[in-house]
Amino acid sequence: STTGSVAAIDLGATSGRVILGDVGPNELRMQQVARFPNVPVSTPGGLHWNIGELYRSALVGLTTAFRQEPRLASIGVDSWAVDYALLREGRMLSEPFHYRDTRTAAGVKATHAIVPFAELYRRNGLQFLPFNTVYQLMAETDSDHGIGCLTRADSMLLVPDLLTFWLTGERIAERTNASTTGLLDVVTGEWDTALLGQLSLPPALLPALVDPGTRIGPLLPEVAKQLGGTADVVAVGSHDTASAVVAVPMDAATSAYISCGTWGLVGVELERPVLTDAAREANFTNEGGVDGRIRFLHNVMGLWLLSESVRSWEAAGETIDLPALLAAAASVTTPVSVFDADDPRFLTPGDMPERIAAYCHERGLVVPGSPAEFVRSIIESLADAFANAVRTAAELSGRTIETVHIVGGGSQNELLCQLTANRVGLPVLAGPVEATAIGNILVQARLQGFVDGSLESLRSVVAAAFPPRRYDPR
Ligand code: ADP
Ligand code: LRH
Repeated sequence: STTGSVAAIDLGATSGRVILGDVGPNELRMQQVARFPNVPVSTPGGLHWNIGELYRSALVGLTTAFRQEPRLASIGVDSWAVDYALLREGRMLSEPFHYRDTRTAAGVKATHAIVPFAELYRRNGLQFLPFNTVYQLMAETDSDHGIGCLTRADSMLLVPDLLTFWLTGERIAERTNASTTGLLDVVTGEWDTALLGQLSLPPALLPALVDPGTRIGPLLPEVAKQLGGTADVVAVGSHDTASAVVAVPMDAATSAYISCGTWGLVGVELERPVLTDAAREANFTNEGGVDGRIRFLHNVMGLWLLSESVRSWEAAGETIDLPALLAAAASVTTPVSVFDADDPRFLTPGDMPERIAAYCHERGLVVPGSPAEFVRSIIESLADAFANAVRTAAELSGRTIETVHIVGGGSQNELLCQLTANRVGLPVLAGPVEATAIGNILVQARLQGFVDGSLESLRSVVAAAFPPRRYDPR
């Protein structure tokens, strides 16, 4: 193998980044060339992603990447799951809806009226989240909530596949992210055309499936000209969580992972799905991983609880410095309430401290007073939810867990890492922060021949380049 460079476009729900990776057999260096906030837009028509702005920012990042590394070998795109654009003859019909838009309730009802949830779970293996793509599409068919695009569309592209289409002109559906739609058969890994038929969703909408590590094609000439260089676009684990799990420096047989950013994705990596009644009742999901692995995990509400609280305080005129606020939360000595972080009332945008206070008040729990107390209560509640999900993942999969890895932006939160170690009673290994971009980069680098081997050897490259920080339970 030789050393070479690739670029990752990684769009999180909180921020997007473009990261350049130099990879060789025993080498992994990362350099952030762009970082931009991801701010959704609320209109009377609903809550949408500002996809044009995200694409523009990604292109600015790629321009910088080409300036620094004219011999860039390839580019890979990942983003949050489930959301999509509908297109007709290559033109986007409307801005992609944000998964926190509330129109999906009608889609859930319509779907379960035709295919009860237990049957859906047997077929797609997904935990119930009201925004799974299948429910969003069914909401688009509802006469009160639909916007009529579905009947006019000739294709649907998930967000990373949309960017790949804009970069290359190729229409594909990358498999790890397709596994979050609810329309993929969890056993065969193919589109469930029978399910589409039952739901009267047109199968022609869905592009051909592609595995991570597949070359898609070169940049369109006009895009290459704009960026000042050309490269291939490669399918990576385009679901950000799939890429993150690639870069967890773990021994998968004895570890649980928490991919902790906007969401906290807590689970284990398996060879085969777990589709038992117990897994369904615990609301555990079986998402598709890189190299055919299964990501058996539960969505915990995550640092959204914190970021949305900060947004409320800032809107009220306070100036918030996150490290200082976290330090103040760590110093709180009075007991704080632990609430159910997964309560559905916390899903939508809005005043988060008010909703947390209402939850505590309803149950006769102590209502936090200051921002520091709110934050302490949030972090304790997240740690509690993480510990419960780790225990449930172990029980349902029959694994004995010895170590818990935390990756993503939340791995920088020392209080969260320590409280998680305390509540789960196992060592927590924190980092890398940019696991998703690293996983994206390594899957490209493997295709290019800059690094070789299994996920296990990719993970040892990560462990060497980014030694995790250890928190022992106290
Ligand atoms: P996403 O990929 O979903 O956009 P990230 O993985 O980037 O999210 O994580 C974002 C979160 O990381 C923020 O909401 C914040 O809580 C946390 N975070 C970012 N920087 C720091 C820091 N310096 N210390 C502690 N937490 C941090
Ligand atoms: C994390 C994530 C998660 C999904 C959610 C919609 O960014 O991709 O895995 O459940 O966003």
